[in-house]
Amino acid sequence: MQAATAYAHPNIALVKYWGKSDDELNIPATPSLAITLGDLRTTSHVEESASEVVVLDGEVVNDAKLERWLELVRKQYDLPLLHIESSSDFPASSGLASSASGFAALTVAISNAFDLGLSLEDQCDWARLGSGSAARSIHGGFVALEPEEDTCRVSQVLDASAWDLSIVIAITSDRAKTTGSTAGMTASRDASPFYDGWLRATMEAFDQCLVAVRDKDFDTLARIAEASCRQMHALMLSTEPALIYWNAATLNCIEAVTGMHEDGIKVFYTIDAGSHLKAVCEADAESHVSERLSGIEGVHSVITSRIGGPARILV
Ligand code: 2P0
Repeated sequence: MQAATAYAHPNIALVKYWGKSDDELNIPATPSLAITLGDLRTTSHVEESASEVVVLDGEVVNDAKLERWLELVRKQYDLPLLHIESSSDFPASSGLASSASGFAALTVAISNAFDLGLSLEDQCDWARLGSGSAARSIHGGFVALEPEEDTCRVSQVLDASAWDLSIVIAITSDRAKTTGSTAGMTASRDASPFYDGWLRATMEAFDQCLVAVRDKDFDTLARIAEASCRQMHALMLSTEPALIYWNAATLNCIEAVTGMHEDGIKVFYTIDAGSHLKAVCEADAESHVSERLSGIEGVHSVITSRIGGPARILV
């Protein structure tokens, strides 16, 4: 029986990806730069089966995105019918990017189980075809994703051990987000007057962010990352109809992180397509930031993570 299990960590972008230049090939319109959440993981097991079954977090599902991806893979490789079981140890569909770690883990598991012989570059390509941000979860550490003509270049800017940062995630809702990222990106491209400005600002931010990460310059990274986050949410808010992902607790957390930063603590915030706030801080500030965010009205719980490594095969 051909089978394999692999895991991958989710990642969060400091310069955000929101908009595609090619929907078919799933090419982002701008480069992005992310950090890997080493204490969170998605594990994916694949084996050949008499019928195709997909189990996500314990439930049998019909996942259109996954089915389309498997169709693409089968155009190039001879794959049997599969039993796929994938589970994450963090809340799914809430802006914590389970599709990133999910497609990364699945790509590595399938490549291994069926001896596809995918290079690291090929793994990034296949993961990206499932979900743009998934390409960033293949490498681990600090990862850049840059669109090229009909593909993307994915590279590790720093490895996981190079810079001791911590991520404190304030969980501010237990509900799934209302608009998924793929649909939201299309809506912003088609129905926001700010889209072109967003693309221009993001290209500039990416170049500056690359330098800040290479230099491990926390204050510059903080400024660029918070600006990219606010600009992405400004784009979302300016989309017609509006995409509003924040709730009252998100705003309370922004205020708290800004206050801590003003008090000299090395911390900044970023927020994805969901209401949770992610505070990125120097590792020695983790317990203070975590305690402070735990006490904010509307915060259900707090998850902490250090920077993690690449997607890996388990068995
Ligand atoms: C990011 N997000 O850079 C941004 C910030 C969400 C907000 O990448 O359509 O699920 O599958 O390529 O990868 C989420 O986008 O979208 C995402 P698709 P994906 O992390």
